Amino acid sequence: MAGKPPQNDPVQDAPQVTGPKHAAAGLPAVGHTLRVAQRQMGVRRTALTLLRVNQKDGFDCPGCAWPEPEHRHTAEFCENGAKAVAEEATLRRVTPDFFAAHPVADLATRSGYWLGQQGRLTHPVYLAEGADRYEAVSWERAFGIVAEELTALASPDEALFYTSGRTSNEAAFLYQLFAREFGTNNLPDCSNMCHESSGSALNETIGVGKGSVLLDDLHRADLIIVAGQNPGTNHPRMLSALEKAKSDGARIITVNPLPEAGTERFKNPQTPRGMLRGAALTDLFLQIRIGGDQALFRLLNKLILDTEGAVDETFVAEHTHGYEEFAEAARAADWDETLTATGLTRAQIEEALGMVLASERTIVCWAMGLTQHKHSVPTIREVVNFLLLRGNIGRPGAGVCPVRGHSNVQGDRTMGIFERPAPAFLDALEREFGFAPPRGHGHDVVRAIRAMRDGKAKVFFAMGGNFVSASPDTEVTEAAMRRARLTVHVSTKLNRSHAVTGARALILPTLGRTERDLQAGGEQFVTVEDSMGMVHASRGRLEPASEHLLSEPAIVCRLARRVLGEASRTPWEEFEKDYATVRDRIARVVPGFDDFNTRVADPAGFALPHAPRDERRFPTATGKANFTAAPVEHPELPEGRLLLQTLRSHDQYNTTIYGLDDRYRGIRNGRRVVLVNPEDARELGLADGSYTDLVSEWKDGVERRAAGFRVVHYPTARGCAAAYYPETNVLVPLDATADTSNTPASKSVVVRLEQSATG
Ligand SMILES: Nc1nc2c(c(=O)[nH]1)N[C@H]1C(S)=C(S)[C@@H](COP(=O)(O)OP(=O)(O)OC[C@H]3O[C@@H](n4cnc5c(=O)[nH]c(N)nc54)[C@H](O)[C@@H]3O)O[C@H]1N2
Ligand SMILES: Nc1nc2c(c(=O)[nH]1)N[C@H]1C(S)=C(S)[C@@H](COP(=O)(O)OP(=O)(O)OC[C@H]3O[C@@H](n4cnc5c(=O)[nH]c(N)nc54)[C@H](O)[C@@H]3O)O[C@H]1N2
Ligand SMILES: [Mo]
Repeated sequence: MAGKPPQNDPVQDAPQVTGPKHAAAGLPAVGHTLRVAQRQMGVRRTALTLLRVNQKDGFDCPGCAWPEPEHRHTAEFCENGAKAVAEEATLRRVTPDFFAAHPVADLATRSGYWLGQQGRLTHPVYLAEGADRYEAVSWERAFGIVAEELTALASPDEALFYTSGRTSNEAAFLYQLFAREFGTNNLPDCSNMCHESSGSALNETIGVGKGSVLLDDLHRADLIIVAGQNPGTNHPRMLSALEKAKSDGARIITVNPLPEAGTERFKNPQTPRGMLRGAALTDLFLQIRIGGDQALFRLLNKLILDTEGAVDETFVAEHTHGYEEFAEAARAADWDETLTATGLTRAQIEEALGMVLASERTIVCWAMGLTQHKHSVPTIREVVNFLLLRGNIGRPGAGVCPVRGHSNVQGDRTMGIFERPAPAFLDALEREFGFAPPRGHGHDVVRAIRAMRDGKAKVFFAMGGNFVSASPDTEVTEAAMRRARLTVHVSTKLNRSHAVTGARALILPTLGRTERDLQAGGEQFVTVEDSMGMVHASRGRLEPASEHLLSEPAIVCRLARRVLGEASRTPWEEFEKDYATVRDRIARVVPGFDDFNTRVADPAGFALPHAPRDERRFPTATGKANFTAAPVEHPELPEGRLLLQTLRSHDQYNTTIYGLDDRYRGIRNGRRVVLVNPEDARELGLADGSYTDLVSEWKDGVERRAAGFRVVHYPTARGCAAAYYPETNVLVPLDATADTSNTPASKSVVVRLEQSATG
């Protein structure tokens, strides 16, 4: 068992290629939605469930973190939200019989797609040391096993408590409280692999690690720059906001190595006109080379500085710090270097500048295309410089808009899921709960993997997610997990992390967003925070997938009582009965949540305060918004190599694979494909339809290989390639991370393509 991840099913994985589409959504999306949902849920349940998504008395869509508009359509969801819901509300079940028939060694040979297709987990199950398969176990016994292993540790810092971003505010708050009462800040989360670079850059420059715009700002902007993001697939409801902004006169610049259908043209399925013709969204497409964004924004900044009257001098003088040093660095920006780094033409950059100067209100939106590179933090800081120069932070229609991924990833961080908590947060916990929280920094995702690899962490507990598939360097990560004493997953569905275990393992099945949550104190709801800092309630309506499920808050409360015992003065039992009592505590610990229970009764929810947005106040070390002047970097590409980005297809939610098509990119029935520019392919002798291995090159000299990818000639930027995550995570070296944020650089992997032995 070297821990090799399985290939996708070779019979099913036979890609057919028709080439990229130029519009997203429209009628095919509606039909597709209903087919996928009915396959999992049947006709009646599909209708009942989908009508509840993102409604004021319904549940928050578990798809993405895009906010709900003030005036909601009856169907305020998108194709991919519907797939996320169908995946959870499926009628298929994984029972103890399933585990009896499938030893762990068998599960380890299955693709992630197959595992997910088996359905919802129904019982807690346990893999005893030396056993070959999971068996049903009582909740009592399960908590006893976790308590045994946790209390046997030499130090609480030998335990890791991972969180994926679907966890509600209430569950997240309880979970971090439990971890800290237990004695560790080891709270790695999916954010470490996601928007950590945004948080790092924004905290330092504007003093708040979150976006500064609300949905209405988007509608009011003159210019929206969408950089490093594929909203047609990953945030489909954002397309409606872009369409609305455009109809009010906004212009849109898209910065991306790939032409993505969604940003080209959007056929709004909620309007008749949209269904027929759709709206062109992008006014200017900058097909940038991977990793060229910092150079692009630096040059734009120089050009702004060189233009008489273009800088908002009043704003700069009153609200910013570090301008002189930044301006000196920006003035030195070089055209030739920028053209090389970006692959753009002078005319394109001048056209962009014209649009920037014509705009009074500019917003920059971004996602993983900016956050997952070695120089991501300085890249995002350069975006902030760009906005500060023209006073585009802290007024309507302008600002920074990092578009978050998981539906509550931002809320989890607000609730204290963070390995480096601020002292003020710990002080508040200490005051409220009367214990001394640990003060040292804990492990993020990459450090957690190293700690397990090196035998320094022995219990791995996951609140959701699929750690082994989502993390970089799959073989290293899997070997690390196998060294653990105990691995525990609180999950809704089966995934690869259940097949790559420590000496002992538990799967604890939990309620999903869509399901009714009945506790001793009556029916409960939970709350979430969207990408724009709006907090609102989420209430499931469906019957739970099994009578044996516990909610995430209940799991944490029972575990805490079992592990901490008399030592804890926290009223865990009361918290489990009535989540309103948890919200009362959140209100006293987390700034911005005063009167939480009262305010969350408003179905529209409420906005968390954001000092830069609300009052142009910048709570940074200098008390001002900070300009920064990092040297410009861009990836170096040796001869004959390509820069590979690992990204999402249209039929997946992170490691959950819904199907084998990527409709907008014209790829069907297969995921092991690599998109290569036809010119590069010709130079490298790679015929369209031939098979190749991807071999990653990193300074440690270790060979990382992903075998058997079909070459697809595709109009990506020169020198750049693209292939799907998580199949390619095996290529991302554990140590290849972003400076400062430590986020895996999964969008810039240097690869060579070698003729495949397996094709
Ligand atoms: N349906 C669906 N929805 C999702 C998810 C999902 O898997 N499926 N995942 C959720 C999560 S957790 C997240 S974080 C978000 C992710 O949302 P995205 O960030 O949109 O997801 P990716 O597929 O990683 O796409 C990255 C985009 O950045 C571009 N890009 C890559 N490198 C560069 C670069 O160097 N510069 C620029 N300018 N562009 C670049 C790519 O071509 C691609 O368009 O989506 C969330 N929503
Ligand atoms: N190469 C590469 N790697 C990446 C990325 C990339 O772009 N390229 N993107 C990174 C990003 S942005 C992210 S956010 C991470 C994602 O990392 P994770 O969040 O760890 O992964 P997911 O695939 O979203 O987790 C899916 C699993 O969550 C469980 N689940 C679903 N809903 C619930 C629920 O309500 N409760 C509980 N307890 N469990 C639930 C199910 O069992 C499901 O199998 O991956 C990162 N990894
Ligand atoms: Mo993410």
